Amino acid sequence: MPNLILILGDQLTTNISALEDADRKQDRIVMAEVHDEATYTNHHKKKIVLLFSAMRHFAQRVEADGWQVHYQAYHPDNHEQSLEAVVARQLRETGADRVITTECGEWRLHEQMSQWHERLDVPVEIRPDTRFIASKQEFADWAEGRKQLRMEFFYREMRRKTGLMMTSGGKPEGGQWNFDADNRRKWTGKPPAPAPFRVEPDELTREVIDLVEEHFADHFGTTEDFHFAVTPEDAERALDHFIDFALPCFGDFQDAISDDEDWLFHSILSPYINCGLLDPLAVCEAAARAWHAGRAPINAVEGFVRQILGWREFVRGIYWMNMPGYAKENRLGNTRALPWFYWTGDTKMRCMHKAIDATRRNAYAHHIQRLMVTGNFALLAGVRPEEICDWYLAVYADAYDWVELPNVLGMVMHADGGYLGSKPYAASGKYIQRMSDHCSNCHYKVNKSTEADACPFNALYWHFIDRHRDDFASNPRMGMMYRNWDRQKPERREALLRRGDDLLIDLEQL
Ligand code: FAD
Ligand code: DLZ
Repeated sequence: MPNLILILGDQLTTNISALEDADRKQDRIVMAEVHDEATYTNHHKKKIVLLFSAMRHFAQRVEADGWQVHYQAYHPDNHEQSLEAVVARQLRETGADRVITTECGEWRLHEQMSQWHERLDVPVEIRPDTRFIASKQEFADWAEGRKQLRMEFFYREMRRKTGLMMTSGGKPEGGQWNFDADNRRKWTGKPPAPAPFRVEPDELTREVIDLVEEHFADHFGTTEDFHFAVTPEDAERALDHFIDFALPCFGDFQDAISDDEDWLFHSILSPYINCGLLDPLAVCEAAARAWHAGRAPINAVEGFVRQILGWREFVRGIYWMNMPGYAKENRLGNTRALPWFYWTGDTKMRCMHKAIDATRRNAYAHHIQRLMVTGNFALLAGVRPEEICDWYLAVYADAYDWVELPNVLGMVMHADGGYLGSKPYAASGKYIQRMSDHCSNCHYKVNKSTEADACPFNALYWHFIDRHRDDFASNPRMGMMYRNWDRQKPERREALLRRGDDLLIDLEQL
């Protein structure tokens, strides 16, 4: 009897565990573009194009390699609108008596799939996703008994485990685990940022763009100027492009933000790593080789490797250890609705406008825009975690619940009470001024705090500090903020709080 092997839209590699020991003559690969996956959030149009096109290219490839493939292309009138319905029909049509798949990346679908064996009345084998460097169990073992989970310590374990950037004596290369202190330069246009890697859409991708325009017209973003890679070969070329042109400066300008440049020296590889077109460990190894060959400095390569070996693995571990309760956390008790300008970019705050507009055009914003601009604003404004999480899940080409949720709910919103990060990344307009050139082009004045044209981040920052005194005053990393706040004259504090109140009442007008 044949097995049905289900491959999901973010599992696009023949190294996926579901295909191990499969028989290409007998078993059947099932892939499906379905309404349920394409609409559980308001996915950016470019994310749908990326996934549908990459899925179609993958299916063509494995079919040409001799696999039997059932591929369902999207149509709103398809009878089967969920992955379960597609699998059920394939079981009926083929007489297969077993389903094999690799565990999925989201709790929502994981819950459904873990009931399939009963609902479909056949064994459903769900295999571990071996694309990650640490298994879920390894992370849980590492976390057990620790009072606080800190990325830095987990990252060191991953360096030891992989041997990446390690000496033969088991010490970190360069004598330090972390070169972050060197990675905080503002970018003033020099050296010029490289143009991002681009692939012109082929016929298959153009068909998908038309499909998305027709059936997903009300989704966020645009399909215009789609230039993501949709095959592993092109994703490899994107990696080479990053290593050749951006990696050498990745570290120096990792935290920089620019008024003119959307991508700066970032890799733009997360959409590919997350859907299977690139392997995370291979990406780190390629960066490490560049350092060994003297093609990039250690602060750049260590900083880059830490994002993948450290943060990416860490947030995944946190997600699976704490779901489903994690998604409901709201320890700061936020109640405010997400301002509508998150969907339109229609705000006079230059940094917010630029970050949201880039997001709309590119399905991409770099880490510091996500953390310190749109994230920081949501934190200071006290937006309901659920709403801001939904926004981040929708708008980026790399967004999947397992990686988005801990980054937004934990890192940005501190809604987990400091489980993921030791202090909130709250910052006033001064931070944005220090790291970007937005402020000189802004309607609001960053050096003012209480006037009508004052940068909203300033008063909102102090309002946040004041209203969360009980949450943070005893946090050793926040003590200085409270001392600074308490040192200000009472009239000044009152004026800042009044301005903060006014801003919060009228967020939509900013
Ligand atoms: P680079 O800056 O070049 O970094 C290299 C790689 O490191 C990335 O490709 C990514 O794989 C990994 N990485 C870096 N930071 C993180 C991190 N904090 N968590 C996990 N991986 C990381 N990343 C996602 O992949 N999907 C998301 O949905 C997502 N949502 C985020 C939401 C917020 C609020 C924040 C602050 C961060 C989020 N990130 C997310 C992490 C990070 O911003 C993106 O991975 C990064 O911007 C992707 O662009 P890049 O490939 O150019 O990354
Ligand atoms: C994100 C996405 C989209 C938009 N569409 C599909 C789809 O039609 N078929 C599919 O198999 N996967 C899709 N995906 C990715 C899934 O949502 C993803 O596999 C789960 O969220 C688990 O990470």
